[in-house]
Amino acid sequence: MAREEKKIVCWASPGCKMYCGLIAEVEDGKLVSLKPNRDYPSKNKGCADRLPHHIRWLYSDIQLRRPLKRVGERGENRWETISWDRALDEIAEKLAQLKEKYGPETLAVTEGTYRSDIYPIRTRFLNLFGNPSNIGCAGTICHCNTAALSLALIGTAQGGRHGTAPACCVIHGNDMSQTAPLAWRDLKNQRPRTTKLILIDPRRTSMGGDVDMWLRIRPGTDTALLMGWIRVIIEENLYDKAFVDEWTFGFEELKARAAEYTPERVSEITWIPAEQIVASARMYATNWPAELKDASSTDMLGRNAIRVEQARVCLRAITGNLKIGGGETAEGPGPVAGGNFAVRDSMLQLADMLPAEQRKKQIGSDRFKLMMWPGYEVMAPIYEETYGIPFPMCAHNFLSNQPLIWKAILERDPYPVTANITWGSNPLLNSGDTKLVYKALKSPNLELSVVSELVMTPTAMLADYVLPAASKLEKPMCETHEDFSPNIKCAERAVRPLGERREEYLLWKGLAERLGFGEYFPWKDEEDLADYRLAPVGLTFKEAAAERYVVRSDEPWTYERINPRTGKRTGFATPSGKIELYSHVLEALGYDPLPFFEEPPESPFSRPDLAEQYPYILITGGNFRPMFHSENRQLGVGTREQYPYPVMDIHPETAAKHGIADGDWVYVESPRGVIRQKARVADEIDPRVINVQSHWWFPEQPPREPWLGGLWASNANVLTPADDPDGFDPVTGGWPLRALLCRIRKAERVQAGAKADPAARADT
Ligand SMILES: Nc1nc2c(c(=O)[nH]1)N[C@H]1C(S)=C(S)[C@@H](COP(=O)(O)OP(=O)(O)OC[C@H]3O[C@@H](n4cnc5c(=O)[nH]c(N)nc54)[C@H](O)[C@@H]3O)O[C@H]1N2
Ligand SMILES: Nc1nc2c(c(=O)[nH]1)N[C@H]1C(S)=C(S)[C@@H](COP(=O)(O)OP(=O)(O)OC[C@H]3O[C@@H](n4cnc5c(=O)[nH]c(N)nc54)[C@H](O)[C@@H]3O)O[C@H]1N2
Ligand code: SF4
Ligand SMILES: [Mo]
Repeated sequence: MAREEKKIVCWASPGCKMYCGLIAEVEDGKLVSLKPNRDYPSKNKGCADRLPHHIRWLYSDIQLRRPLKRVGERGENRWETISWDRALDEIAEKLAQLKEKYGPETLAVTEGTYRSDIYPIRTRFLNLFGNPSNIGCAGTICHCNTAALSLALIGTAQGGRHGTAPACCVIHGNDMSQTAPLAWRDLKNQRPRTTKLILIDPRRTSMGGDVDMWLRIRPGTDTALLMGWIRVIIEENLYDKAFVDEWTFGFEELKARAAEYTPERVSEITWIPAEQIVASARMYATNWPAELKDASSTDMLGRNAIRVEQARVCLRAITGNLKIGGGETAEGPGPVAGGNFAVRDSMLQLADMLPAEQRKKQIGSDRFKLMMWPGYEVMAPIYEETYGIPFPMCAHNFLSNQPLIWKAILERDPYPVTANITWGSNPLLNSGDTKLVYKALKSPNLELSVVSELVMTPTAMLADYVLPAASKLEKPMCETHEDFSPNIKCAERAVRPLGERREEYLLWKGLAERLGFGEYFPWKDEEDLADYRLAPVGLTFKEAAAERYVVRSDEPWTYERINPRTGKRTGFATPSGKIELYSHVLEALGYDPLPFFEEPPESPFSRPDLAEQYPYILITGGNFRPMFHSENRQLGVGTREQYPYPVMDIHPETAAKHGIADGDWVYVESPRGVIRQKARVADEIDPRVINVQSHWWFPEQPPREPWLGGLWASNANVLTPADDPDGFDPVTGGWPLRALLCRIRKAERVQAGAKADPAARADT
């Protein structure tokens, strides 16, 4: 019997992005066990609630093994199995025809956040195809918008903390106990060195008992709170004057803007008592170093979303937490070894291959400028001048606008989008406004719809071709985290791809070869590509994956460091060379250069008329273990068995008003539609707020219309709006998934999937 041990990393499917180092025991090519790799540099060494299910998941019959081509209508679930060659031939031929007829901009790509380590390869493909990066991705509403803003304000998206634990940590709209449990464990273990913990969340969450202060904020008002903090900190002289003077730009302007946010006004807006606002500001500013974590919840606020992060950057800067030794020191993309860079993502992207006139066609770039070509054109020259490497446009900091792509398919405006490749994403569950996505994916205007997936999902059910991808257990990893980190992480694959599954590099390479630009994809497979990337630092993929694991920068590249290219201090890669409290980049793009609060467009204050019918504030998300977004919902793998139903959070007073008891099914309705989830009645949530879990579908229901795997019944995005760009964040185009309005009622006699159930169809 041939027995091997592979050094792997658990990340993304079937894992959860904690990057746990594991040893995979393989017998005769079959994965038989997974155990912690004690040598792995991160402290993350596996979990109890998901890891035990990985092997069952891998070998279960939910996995796709061969390419499928639709033979019936979209959604009929009639498929033929075809070879990869035939699939690639047909897809490439159709792409070539559509390109000829409508131009290369007719293609769109749909993605989830960080499900792959080869995003630069997708961008290389798009630039060579002539496509302006019409990429629709959750990154716009999850962390990548804040990364784009960091690039504008600090000139890097990297933060580092070396050695000591922060004295204070602000957990801002982030349920770490569920979504980053190992980081939460570390944070708790750091106490008492981390003397202060502050939680800003409309829900207390399970962490509430461990924090020093819980600020029960009204959803969507975070910028007001943070502007209030800035005012207190400046007024009370709690800021780092030396750092502000030397390394920031626009302090006086920020001070004047923040003066508008008195504790009393902020209290009215946020529903947090004024004394708590002042006390928490003092706690953050006087316990140095402090970490003010960013959070995807505020990224999902739509209008005003990016202003939350802008206020956070300003706070980190004025409190000296972005300086060396601070809670979140800003680092540049430093070289790895002996002054050499490995081949970074941005060096693979080939931005210059895209003809200049194509840039202007990127969907949404006329109004949402920061994460698209207009932002690139302002920021890239400064970045490249500072660091001597290309500005990343292959990462999720650079995206088109997902809802506008769905609209472009349906309305042929600004031009026809007729082809879509979805890889590593399930937009019928994760994208805002499920009905909009559904209409687009069913539209005859969409002449080619390809989905690369591990399993059959509602999105794949509507595709023309479904291509089976290799999961993270079946492919190697070489990840630079898309140029947001100075490190390169490498890991072996546990096993060869099952059936005919393929690593995704081969999808892009296969299409490029057939479309006439295969010479730009000379690498045989992902390991070969990784060898090429590591060669400048004198490593092979095998060495990096099995010995080094994480290839680090020699020393963190900070603003103080003498840049060998210029002989001067590097500074920050911004127009002023400093951290920009007043942003020249935002100004150049036509936006207010300073942070400010704007009332959410769908709130009891902005829409009192609507609030009469929909009196509660709706938040969606509530990610929880062992689920990871829309994954792991299948029965028989072990994860769904732990949590069979979707759960919504409701305060006991509110529940009583509606005759709802713990465990009852409840209809939650917004102006867009209605879903149902089971009530969890607890006083950990504000009585005026309802929280529903996102990404719920029921794979046990039939994989065809009208069920589409139970797509409609409990899916939070049936409730969210994405068809009106006026409600999006004007800077990044982020659509609103939180701080909306809803109403509730108890659901009587619900039978899952029944036609009479109002929450089970596309037309309700
Ligand atoms: N209402 C609401 N909507 C939300 C959110 C919310 O809080 N509320 N959260 C948002 C956030 S933060 C995010 S990040 C997104 C998540 O959105 P996504 O990241 O798109 O997550 P999923 O919807 O689970 O889709 C991922 C799919 O990729 C497949 N997959 C996994 N690994 C691979 C792979 O290696 N190759 C291929 N080809 N496929 C793979 C999985 O099987 C799964 O079907 O959702 C967003 N949507
Ligand atoms: N188990 C598991 N872990 C995950 C994921 C997963 O799907 N499952 N997804 C990963 C990904 S891609 C992401 S982005 C992260 C998401 O991780 P989190 O950010 O922790 O995600 P959520 O649980 O959706 O939201 C966190 C908190 O935000 C609060 N909140 C809602 N609206 C507001 C608001 O307006 N202001 C404030 N201050 N708080 C608000 C909610 O009450 C909730 O407690 O988790 C990652 N880790
Ligand atoms: S699923 Fe478990 S083992 Fe895998 S990355 Fe997440 S915490 Fe680590
Ligand atoms: Mo996310």
